[in-house]
Amino acid sequence: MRPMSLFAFVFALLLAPATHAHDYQHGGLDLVHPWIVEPPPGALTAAGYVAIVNAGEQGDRLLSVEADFSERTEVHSVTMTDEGVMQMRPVEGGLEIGAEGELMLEPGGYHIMFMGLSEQLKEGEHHLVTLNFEKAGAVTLEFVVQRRDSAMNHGGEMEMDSMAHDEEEMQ
Ligand SMILES: [Cu+2]
Repeated sequence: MRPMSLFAFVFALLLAPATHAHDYQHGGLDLVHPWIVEPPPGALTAAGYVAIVNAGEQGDRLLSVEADFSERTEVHSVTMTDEGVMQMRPVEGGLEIGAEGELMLEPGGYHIMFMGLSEQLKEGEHHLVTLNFEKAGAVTLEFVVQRRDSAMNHGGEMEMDSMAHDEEEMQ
């Protein structure tokens, strides 16, 4: 192998993970790997996740989320009832991101809920989603659609895999 092609090969290897682990900087916030779980065909809802890291000395707050491929977009918390049933509900008043803190939206916890999907979201696609922060303002990110099992390779906790996001549970 000539030196040049070896370089190209190594470079390609270095680039490969970057297509999945994309991140953004905005207003002192680091927005790491925004992604949406590929919903089953015909599903009307989908869940999205992103890790928000605040390196600044001032706290911020995620107020709302917007997307043009869903009728309604909400930020949900997940709690366990006394009966051991997972319950999701919209977060009131936004989610705090402490100074030098982080806010993880990840499977089994806080998530973005896209409700009333106007199109089928498919693995590998990128979709624009706008996050509105109290101080940092609005930032539009590309969320990549991934299968849950492929996302497992990114170190997420997957024990809540069976958590349903279907319409019945939304009532
Ligand atoms: Cu939800």
